[in-house]
Amino acid sequence: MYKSLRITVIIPCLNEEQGIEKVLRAMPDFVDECIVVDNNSTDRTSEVAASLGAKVVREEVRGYGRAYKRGFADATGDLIITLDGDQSYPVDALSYLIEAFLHHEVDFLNASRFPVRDRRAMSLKHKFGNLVLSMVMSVLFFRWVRDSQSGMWVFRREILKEMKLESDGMAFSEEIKIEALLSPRIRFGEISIMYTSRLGEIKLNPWRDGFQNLAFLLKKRFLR
Ligand SMILES: Nc1nc2c(ncn2[C@@H]2O[C@H](COP(=O)(O)OP(=O)(O)O)[C@@H](O)[C@H]2O)c(=O)[nH]1
Ligand SMILES: [Mg+2]
Repeated sequence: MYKSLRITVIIPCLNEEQGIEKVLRAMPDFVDECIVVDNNSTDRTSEVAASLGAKVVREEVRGYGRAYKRGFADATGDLIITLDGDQSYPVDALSYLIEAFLHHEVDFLNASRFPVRDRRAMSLKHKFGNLVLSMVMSVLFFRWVRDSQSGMWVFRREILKEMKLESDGMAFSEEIKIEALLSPRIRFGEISIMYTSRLGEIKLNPWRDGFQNLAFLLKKRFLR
């Protein structure tokens, strides 16, 4: 519990045995429930997560978005906080994020990775791709969002019923923000966090996922 709010952390993991250990060991005590969603990892992700007290949920169908939707269905907290299992997002900043969430009186808080302070954390290509995707999303949905691809969010679980979440893949990250922006009942905010280099292998395929995410933005804006 944090200030009488029940806290659920959800972490999608595909072969993150190294990262998930570090992430779970650093998890603050006030987190009530930690759900790791595993899509048939071929390494020891599930075993490591379970041994460190996480609730491991298995999803048969691969995909980042698919994993989140599975995790949301199991969550019971008042607030849901998300992050990657690769140790790139700051687990030790959870209380700072919740404080910002409460202080700004929002329902959905996006943790922006920019400006990136750790030079090894993100290549120039990824920075450029992220900037393009965020600018396109901001123009299409009339709201400045600096990091449309961030995987760290804090939101009230109850707003999920206001959202129509369809993407099973990496575009899920932008979709949940768009759904938050579009709903008049959801107040959206964004603050900057420290982003560092990941452990283990990256699952994102920059060109394929970059173009798919761009196409998804257009589809979401014009074909919904
Ligand atoms: N369960 C599950 N997790 C995934 C899948 N694809 C990626 N992830 C996880 O989602 C997070 C984001 O992927 P990552 O490779 O770090 O992409 P990036 O942070 O955008 O560069 C990581 O924790 C991955 O392990 C998937 O198909 N299933
Ligand atoms: Mg990552």
